Order: sequence, then structure tokens, then C-alpha cells
Amino acid sequence: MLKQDLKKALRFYFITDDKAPAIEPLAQAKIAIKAGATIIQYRNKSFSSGYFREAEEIRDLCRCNGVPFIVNDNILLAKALSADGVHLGQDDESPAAARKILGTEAVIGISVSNPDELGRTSLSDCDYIGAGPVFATSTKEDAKKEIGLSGLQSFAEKVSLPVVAIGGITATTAQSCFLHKAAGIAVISSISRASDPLQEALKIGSACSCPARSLLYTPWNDEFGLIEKLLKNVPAALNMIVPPGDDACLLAPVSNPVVTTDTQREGVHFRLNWQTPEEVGIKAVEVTLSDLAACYARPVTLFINLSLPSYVSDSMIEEIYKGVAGSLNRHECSLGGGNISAGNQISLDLFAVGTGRNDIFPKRSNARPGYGLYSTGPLGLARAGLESLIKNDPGFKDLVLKFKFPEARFDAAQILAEAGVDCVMDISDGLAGDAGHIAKASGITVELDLMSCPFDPSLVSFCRKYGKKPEEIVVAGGEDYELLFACRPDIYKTISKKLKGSFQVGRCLPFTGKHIISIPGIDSFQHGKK
Ligand code: TZP
Ligand code: MG
Repeated sequence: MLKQDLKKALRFYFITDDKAPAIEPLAQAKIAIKAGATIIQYRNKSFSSGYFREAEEIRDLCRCNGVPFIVNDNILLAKALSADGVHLGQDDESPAAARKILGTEAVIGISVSNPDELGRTSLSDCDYIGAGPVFATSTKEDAKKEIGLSGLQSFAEKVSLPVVAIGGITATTAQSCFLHKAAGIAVISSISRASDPLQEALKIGSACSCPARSLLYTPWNDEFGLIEKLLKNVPAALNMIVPPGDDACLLAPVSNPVVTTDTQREGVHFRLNWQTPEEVGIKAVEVTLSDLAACYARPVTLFINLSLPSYVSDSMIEEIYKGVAGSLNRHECSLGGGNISAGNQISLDLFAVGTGRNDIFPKRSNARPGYGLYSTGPLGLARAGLESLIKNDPGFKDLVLKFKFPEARFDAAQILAEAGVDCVMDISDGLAGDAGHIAKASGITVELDLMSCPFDPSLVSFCRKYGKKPEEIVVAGGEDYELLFACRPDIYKTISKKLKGSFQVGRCLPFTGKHIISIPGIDSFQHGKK
């Protein structure tokens, strides 16, 4: 991602100053980011392990504000910090060594001070060059002779990589660097040693046409304060004798308690460049409650554990909570409690308690030969939405909405329960996979059949564009969270009058030796195996 937009990211490049008399590197980075800096380099010429925490804090600040973080000189420090890249000098280890250790996605920059150095530098593993000093500088003790604006321009004309101007650059001279073909300007002292660093940084930001940030995100640190915030926004007292606040809550008696759990993990179930944190919260609740709907239970209370990397901001967590609270409120479900702990990736673990019916608890094992297999609504749309996100195709917004906002089908569950349907599950893994679960549990064979499947027009145009068959996506696609149910065809006849969007997806047969007779060559959708 960063590499695609590297030129943009290099525009306002701030480098921390370990020798600044008045402000610490972390505070410098905060000011620069607030003023619109597009990339930050951690530079500490006297680095030792005692500074590791400082470097981590600057990295986390960068991460939660979406600013790339680069480490000066030290490839292994860059690796240890999972930095976005490293900036090397002529006397440091080679760009090739950095590439080997940091991988293809890392951004690698190299300092070049004159044509000789440029001639000696192998640029094949570099992503940008830092050219300078353009003007006189007292920040770098061993700085070479100034190259001037003409030197800058001649570098930019010689190399195809973006060139970042460095050395003695101020708000007044930044513009001239851009006019001499710099992709970006890198500054240290004009911010770190200014009498009013923020004012100066804002001037530089505007010279770079980089807008100041109205809000500076800070990494989360107050677990208890955050949980309290979440509890404030949800109906905690509903169904509770003792609401959350003690070591555990005391629920009012629940008849036929039904309990379920689900996990949503960054990179497996969601990606923050596709979904807002609020959307992640909404979907996490919806898919967990969908399991209750599939068991004909009404939601009572939900518990949520968040595992969060240190770079996640307080406000991002609040956004996730906003989504969680909105969904819980919509379903009149209380929050029984929550926990936050540090982790390597964002992950939500949810546990829901529901109240089941007295008369019926549907099971996957209740399908019988002669039954039909039906879906309460359209399938494959979420999968096509996911694929259009992966392809970065903005043309299928309604499919993307289906991926982002599945709805737990409590409405459909009630109709099925009242009709006495006792074989139900929600479709999360895809029709073929989930029909397979029913077939296996019931000891039967399911023959898939999409003769009466109404293909959604958006799905059809998605498939036309990408040379796929709609049937393929309907069978393999997951995450629709419609209900898949089996019952006698005559019972379905009455159900179909009330459940307008439902349709037949297959037939239950005596076991033939394999559980699913599908369209050949089509697999069910597996999380983590995308
Ligand atoms: N490389 C070439 S000049 C320089 C470096 C690190 C120092 C830039 O600092 P300042 O304060 O922006 O002149
Ligand atoms: Mg160096």
C-alpha cells in the first residue's frame, strides 16, 4: 500500500532530532504529525536499547495516525519495530541487506550527497533517495558540501526514484525544492529547534500543501476508562440483577439459556482499509447474534474481549464500541462485560447469551431424506462484495454493503420456528460448506440445486465483468448469514408465503457415499484460506 503511494507519503518528511535542546523526539513527532507531516523518520545517532521504548512510542503514534514510520541507519531496529522502512547512509549497511531482512514491502531510502556517491550506489533495492544537504545545515555534523537547488534538480533528473530534498530546508525554501523536482522535503531543525515548533511546522505543512490534522490520535492506554465508555452506551442494566462493574455480572434468570461465541480477526475477517472501526463493531455483534437466531434464541447479553496492538488509538476503540453499542441497542441486547488486552493484531472475541424457545431447538442433524433445503435470502452477495474490495473495484457498492452489514435473521427464525422447522443453521462458510455440515450431521446426502435461485442483478453484473458464473459464487460464497434450513416441501410451501426472499437450494437424499452433490469443482469458502 505504502509503496503505491510513496511519492505522496514523501512530501512532508519529518526526521526526529535526538539533540534538540527543548523538545523530546516524541513531542516533535506529535507536532509534525499535527501539522500534516506525511512520513516520520526516527533518527537517533546515539541509539542504545534504553531508547527502544521511545522509538516504540513514536512508531505507535505514527501507526495510529496512519503515518509511515521509518528508522534511520539501523536495519535490525527497523525490523524489531516492524517499521515501514529504513533510511540508510552511504556508510551504513547496503540497501540489498535491508531488503533481505525487511522484505519486499519495506520502504528503503538512501542518502546521496554528490554525483560520485550516486554513481557508486546500487539503487535496485531503493525506493527513494534523500539528496542533500541542499542548503547549509548544522544538524548533521558530518554533512557534505551543499548541492544547492541545481544539484537537487540534477539528481531528480538522473534517477527515476522519487527524490527527497534534505538539509537546511525551511518553510520559506520548501517551495523552491518542489520547483526543482523534489518529490518531498525532509526537515529536522526547522521544526525541532524552532522557537514555536508547531507554528513553524504548520507553515512547512502549508508549503508542502499537506493539510494539518484536526485531531491527533494517541495510542490506547487506559483499559478501564475504555470499558466504562463502552458500558455507558449500551443497555447494561437490561436483564441484569447486578450489572457489569463487579468481577462478574448477575443475570436475571434466563429460560433455556443458549450460549455462543465468535471471533473477528483483522486480516482474516476484516481489514481496516476496507471497513471503518464502527463497521467492524457492527458486524462482529451481528455475526455472533446470528448464531442465536439460527438456534431460535432471542439475545439477552453479550460479552466482548478486545485484543489490541499498542498502536490502536483510543478513538478507534471508541468507534468499534460505537458499532457494538448500536447493534446491541437494535437487538435489545445488554452488554454483560468486556475486557481489553494487548495483542499483535486487532481481534474481537464475543460471547452471547440468548434465551431459547420452550418448544423447539433446531439442530443440524434433523434433516431427513425427502426434505428440501432452503435459504432465507440471497447468497453469494457478501462474497462478491468481498471480492470487489479485494479487486479495489468501486462499482459494486451494494454488494460491498452486503459484506459489511450482514443481518442476524431473527425475523426469519421466528417464522421457521412457528412452522416447526427443526433443522437450521446460519450460512457463514458458504452454501456448499454449510449444506455439507447439515448433510454430515444428519447422515444424508444433499444435492445442491439452484434451479429456483433468483440471481441478484448486481451479482450477475459482477460475474459478467469478472468472467465468473453466478452459481459458482452462490455455492462457494460465505458470510451471507442467511439461514439454511431443511424441511418437508409441503411445510416450505406455507413458509414461502411469509418468507418472500426464500428459495430452494437443494434436496435431501438418503446417503449415497458422499455428503454433497455439488456443481463440480466448487469448494466452500474457508476463513483464513482466502
Ligand atoms: N542529511 C543530510 S542533511 C541532514 C541530514 C540528516 C540534516 C538535515 O537537518 P536540518 O536541520 O533539516 O538541516
Ligand atoms: Mg545514516
